[in-house]
Amino acid sequence: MTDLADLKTELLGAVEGAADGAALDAVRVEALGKKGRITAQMKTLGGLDADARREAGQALNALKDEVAAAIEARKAALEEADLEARLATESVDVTLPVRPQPEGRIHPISQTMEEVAAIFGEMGFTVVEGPDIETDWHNFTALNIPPEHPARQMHDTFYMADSADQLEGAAGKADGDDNAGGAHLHTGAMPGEGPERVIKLLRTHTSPVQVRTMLAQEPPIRILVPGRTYRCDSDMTHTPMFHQFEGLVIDEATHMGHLKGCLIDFCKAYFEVEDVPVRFRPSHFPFTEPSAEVDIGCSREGGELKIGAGDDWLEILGCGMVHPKVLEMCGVDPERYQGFAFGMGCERIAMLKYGIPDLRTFFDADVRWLKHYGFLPLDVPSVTGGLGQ
Ligand code: 2NM
Repeated sequence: MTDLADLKTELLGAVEGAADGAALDAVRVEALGKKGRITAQMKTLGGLDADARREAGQALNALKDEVAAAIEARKAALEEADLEARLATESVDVTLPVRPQPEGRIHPISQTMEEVAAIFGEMGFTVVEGPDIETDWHNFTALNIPPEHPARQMHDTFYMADSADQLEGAAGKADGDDNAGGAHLHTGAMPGEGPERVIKLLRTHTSPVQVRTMLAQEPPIRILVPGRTYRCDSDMTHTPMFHQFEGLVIDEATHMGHLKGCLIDFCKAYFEVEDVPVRFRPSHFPFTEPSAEVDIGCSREGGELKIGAGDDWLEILGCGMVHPKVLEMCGVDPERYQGFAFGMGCERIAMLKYGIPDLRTFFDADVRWLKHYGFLPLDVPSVTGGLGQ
């Protein structure tokens, strides 16, 4: 048994001397592995008589347990030392300056455009865009806006310089001229088809894009048209350029119920309130019949505007069933197809949702304002991921 005591001293010494995990594992194999020193001793037990075998067996088992325990203890000690060494070298210098953060912000108009497109996109609408410079036929005539309508007046619409000259000239001429009768040169014919000169202007709404779409494609049509629009107007609540969205749906059995459901769903999604009160108020537009304006419920208690509660109303959009005359002028058979359309101001709904009090600040290009009201570039709006903050 003295050689067992020597073996023990030798093995425990080797365990203590193991400098790392690999060396310790080698010691374990040497002592306890299949061909290890203790295992080899175990194999000799068979040659002993019963008493000696029991005694030697107990001693070997005790040695085996002791060596195994020593290996575990050494392993834990090595791991601890390892961790200590890493903590000492991998320290974080908390006094270092933070990484530069993105400074730029997404303008609330761009953000609102993306939000509205995400909502209608989910409903199956396709985004369509068109030119800012339009003909008066696409902007007015095709939309059933009559020649004498005040919107066509030069003090409401920006005409291109040469078109404005033509209008001035026509207005000055005596009756009998084809284009006489005030500042109107239009006849109702499509530009290029009739004898009249083409009048160009900055579109006063995005509806001419709906007109172009109806002329270019067969129903069913389901489009959302965002874009810049222009009116000769500038005061506290009007800017000469502003942004609009309009929508158009044309199909064989489209009715007012579809219009209501679609716009109520939009209001809920955009303002992120369930059961927002929505009111359809009869109204008038030349291009729709019947027409309505949509109000949402709000409260103005204590000067603070809250959407979705209270007993006040706030107008947010106009809508209606597309006038049969408009369908006809746009090459859509009104006997077969019906449709609804709507329009709203982007600045207005952005101000309501994000509590921006002054319209004109949208166009000041003030980086402090943008830092406050703008959005981080990675906050891309989606109906499921959140539309705004
Ligand atoms: C509105 C209100 C109601 C409208 C109509 C059309 C078209 F081209 F289909 F006739 N586009 N948009 C429309 C209808 C716009 O804005 C307040």
